[in-house]
Amino acid sequence: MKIDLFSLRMRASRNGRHHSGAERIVGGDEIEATTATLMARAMNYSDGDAHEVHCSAERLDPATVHYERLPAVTTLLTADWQTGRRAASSLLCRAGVAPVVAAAAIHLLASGPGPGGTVMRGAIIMDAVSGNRLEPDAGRGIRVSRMDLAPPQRQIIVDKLTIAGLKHHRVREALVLAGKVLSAPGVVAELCWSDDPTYSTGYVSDPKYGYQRITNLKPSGDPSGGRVFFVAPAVSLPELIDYLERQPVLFDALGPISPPQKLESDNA
Ligand code: PML
Repeated sequence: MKIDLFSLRMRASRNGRHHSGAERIVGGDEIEATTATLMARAMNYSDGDAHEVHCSAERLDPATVHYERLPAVTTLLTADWQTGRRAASSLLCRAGVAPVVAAAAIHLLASGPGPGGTVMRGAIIMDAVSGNRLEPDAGRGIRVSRMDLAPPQRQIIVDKLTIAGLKHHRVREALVLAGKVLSAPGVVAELCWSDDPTYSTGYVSDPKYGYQRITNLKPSGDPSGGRVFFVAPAVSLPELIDYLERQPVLFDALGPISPPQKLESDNA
């Protein structure tokens, strides 16, 4: 039996500023319960409750849904953020990002890539060779949307992630987003760390090595964060942006998950 699929999106603000957001793709029979969960998330946030929450449900044309496998997951345990950033830089270079571009991207995320040094809600698109920023609006960035675990496989994948110690929705959602980015045309790698001052684990992902978590990418209490998508110079930007923002992607299989690995400071 074919199920109707809906893209659910929640965006919340507080004092006129972005507060939280989340994405799901669910069957028609799950809309009510999932919307309630997303609303509850916005209203019980560690940063204080949202003042305004918008939830939308949009029916998807099943013919447009892409099915993909989640990337492999590895975790590098680093002693401090300096070691973490050196590790991120070498993983980016291994993926094909020019060393000077990797360094510039890390500096940009750390110093605030939005107007006036602010955190951006969306992602930066950066040419992996020249370092040029390609996103059309440097304030808005690119907002990756319409992706989730496939409803029939969802619980199996969530259970496997939980057994591997990756239970939190933050990790699951970042993995799904990174998986969508890696399946996009022309993407060489991604760098991300959260703008939550209490969460300093981030990741570098690339098509060959997958989702590589790094436990320290910023000092504790640092509000910097965001995402950089590194792309090949010949990328078709309109095609890439349309895929990332509009094309629905469901993940119906998990990649391999390796046990966390300790990275000593002098090995970085
Ligand atoms: C993880 O621990 O694997 C998630 C890292 C990125 C989180 C991004 C975010 O929460 O904004």
